[in-house]
Amino acid sequence: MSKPGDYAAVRRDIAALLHQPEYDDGSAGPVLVRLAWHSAGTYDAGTDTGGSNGAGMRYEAEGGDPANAGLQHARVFLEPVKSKHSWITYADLWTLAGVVAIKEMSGPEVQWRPGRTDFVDDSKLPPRGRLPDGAQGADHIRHIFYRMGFNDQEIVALSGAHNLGRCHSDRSGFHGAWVNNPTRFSNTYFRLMLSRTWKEKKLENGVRQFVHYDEDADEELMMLPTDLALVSDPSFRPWVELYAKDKDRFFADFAAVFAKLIELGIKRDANGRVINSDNLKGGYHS
Ligand code: ZEM
Repeated sequence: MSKPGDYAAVRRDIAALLHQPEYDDGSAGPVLVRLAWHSAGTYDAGTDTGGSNGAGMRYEAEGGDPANAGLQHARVFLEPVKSKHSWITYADLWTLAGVVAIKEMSGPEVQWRPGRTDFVDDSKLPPRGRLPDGAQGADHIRHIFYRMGFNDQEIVALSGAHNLGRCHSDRSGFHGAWVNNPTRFSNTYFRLMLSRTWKEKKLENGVRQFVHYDEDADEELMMLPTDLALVSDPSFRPWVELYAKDKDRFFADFAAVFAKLIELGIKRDANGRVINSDNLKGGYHS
């Protein structure tokens, strides 16, 4: 047990658990980044519902959404950290874990602020179907991310997270990694997207993805239909080209947009202190 509010201690313990020799590519990092993203990515700006507050993936309604298949691994990795620092909320822990994982995998420092609540506000519960479907195209991506309040540049920057980790046949049905060093954050995803010839492949389970055999890695790398939509769409493409040639710009833009993602639905006062929904119900705004 650490002193309540000692986030530096929590960060150290998250960093220490990333090395997982028996798991995937040897790191818990990518799946922790995905946990942070899916915890926040249910947000709907129009109705101010969803988002990381409430840590809804602890419960079947959200945790059992097929879109969240596999994320129990991320939650299990974090359980010892939660036990040791029981004062931290799950909603803060999951978002902080994504931020620490990005940094530890040589990515940028993303601004993170505490204050998320685990209080489940029934009026804010997101329905299923708010997370993106990799089998679709540019219209679908815009529909999903505009709903959260992101623009085309931010969508492309966020998608650069696919430098990390892999697809698992038993989770999403897609298979393989985007880059050959999937535990090191970089702009390789954008460079490969533009420079390789991606061939459509139908997997045994009927799922359609794009592949390229990488000779250096002696491995087949992959792209989702949604990934390649970023190249074919005239408004997304210039950002792909920029991020492929300017790694520093990608890192800066990614850090800004990931920080925005994990703040969706979190209300703060002028001092950055959270105004939680209990206060709102108490008439703070009404
Ligand atoms: Zn992902 N993502 N994602 N993503 N994602 C997967 C894996 C990972 C989409 C998607 O369908 C998939 C963002 C956006 C989008 C990560 C981070 C972020 C997988 C594979 C799929 C199918 C899941 C599996 O089988 O385990 C789609 C359609 C997206 C938008 C168009 C954004 C935004 C992300 C963070 C900022 C990460 C890190 C992974 C790797 C997870 C792992 O376990 O290795």
